Amino acid sequence: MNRRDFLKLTAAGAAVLSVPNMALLAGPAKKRPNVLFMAIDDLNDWTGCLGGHPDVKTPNLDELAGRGVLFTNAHCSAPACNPSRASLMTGILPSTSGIYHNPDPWRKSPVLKDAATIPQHFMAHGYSAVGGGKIYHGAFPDPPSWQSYFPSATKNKPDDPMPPNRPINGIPRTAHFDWGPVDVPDRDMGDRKVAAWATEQLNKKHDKPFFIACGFFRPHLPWYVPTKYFDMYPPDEITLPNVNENDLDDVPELGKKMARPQGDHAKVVKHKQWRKAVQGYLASITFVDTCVGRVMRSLDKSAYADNTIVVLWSDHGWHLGEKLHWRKFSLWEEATHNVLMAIAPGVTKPGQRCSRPVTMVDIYPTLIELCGLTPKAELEGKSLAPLLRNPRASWDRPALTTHGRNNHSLRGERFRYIRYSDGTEELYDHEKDALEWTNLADDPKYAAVKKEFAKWLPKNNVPQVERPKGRKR
Ligand SMILES: [Ca+2]
Ligand SMILES: [Ca+2]
Repeated sequence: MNRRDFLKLTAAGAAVLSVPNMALLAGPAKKRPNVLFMAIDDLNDWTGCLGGHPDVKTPNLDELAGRGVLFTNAHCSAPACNPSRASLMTGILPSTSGIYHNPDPWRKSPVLKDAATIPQHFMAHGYSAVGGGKIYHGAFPDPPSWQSYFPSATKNKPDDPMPPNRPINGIPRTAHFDWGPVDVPDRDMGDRKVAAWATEQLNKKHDKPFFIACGFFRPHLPWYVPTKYFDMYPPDEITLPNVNENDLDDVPELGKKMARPQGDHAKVVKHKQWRKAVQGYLASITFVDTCVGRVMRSLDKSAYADNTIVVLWSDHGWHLGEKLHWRKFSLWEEATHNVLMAIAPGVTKPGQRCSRPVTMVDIYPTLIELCGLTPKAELEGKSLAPLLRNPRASWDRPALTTHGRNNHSLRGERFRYIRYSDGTEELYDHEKDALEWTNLADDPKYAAVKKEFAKWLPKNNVPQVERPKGRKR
């Protein structure tokens, strides 16, 4: 039996079994916890609590992390919005679904066509499930996932104010790869409207337990946020990322192709925009941090403060010149490392940090366990609940990230192993080389390390799903 047949069988089995189970579970006997599910787009580890950048100001994220467990070694399943979010929301890896890139329509995957997403599974257990802002990638909202959506079932993002003269950075044909202040109050920003919507939901009287998903768009490009956030980061005082100009010399060709140093990086350097770009990203992070703070204060003041699980995640990391690369779309630490924190009343203790390598595909089984929903055998992650109880509990697996068919990275506690589709490799020792400058893959000393990682590479890598005609990458 191949994996797909297995999935079909288990899905059919679950459908048959879940009807009586659901009726039983949805009864009033047990009070289930609520879930506040918060997402931040394109946020790498540049937060105070993760220490990814010395200048960044994220008091609200730091405070939230301090209330529960901060995962310091969390990674995305895919370093791009759509495949990362499709995987997170369905619990299925890109290599199983064939959803590898942003234009891949995830409901067209034979494996995901009828998959119950996280909110659908919650609704099947008597929860209300509502969403606002960016949870799925913009092109592929999933109306069946929600009872209602803000701003609408097919639009996941309120419009943002734009500066009058674009681009601000002077890079020709730069599209949304642009940054600069907008002269508007915070309340005009789309993310602030999403935060206000979340506050409204938390202020309502809920007869059923709720699943509220609230997705923020910044620090996704373009980095247009109100002036006061730019003023917090004077460009002359900013710390630039520590970049080795020769870093790509020991990287295989397929890795160099992902980095594309002649693209964004060459333009940023030519137009003397590196400092301003870092300023724009930092300003956007601090702006979104205030939105997170508003939602958390609303939860704290609500009737649900003591019985609500909070999970906050970002969909992948971001390069700002490291490996002469910008944006996500790579398998290195900057692009795979993301933000994940969780507070579960009665389960987590404040101020805990967990360095086990975990991935976003682990969130679905975690929420199932924490809320007592029916387990789903086809999910490919592993519940983080044991780590929420004890962040030092044992953990058997590295974190898998996939970028395009059969290009994989595996992150352990100490090493990162990358294998591209042509068999070429990278290996980095984070104990000595946190910036991943020295590729050790060809050193025979590490043959056993590589072999151990290779056991965790997906055995099956399905073809990319077919895209609608005329849609570009
Ligand atoms: Ca993203
Ligand atoms: Ca290097």
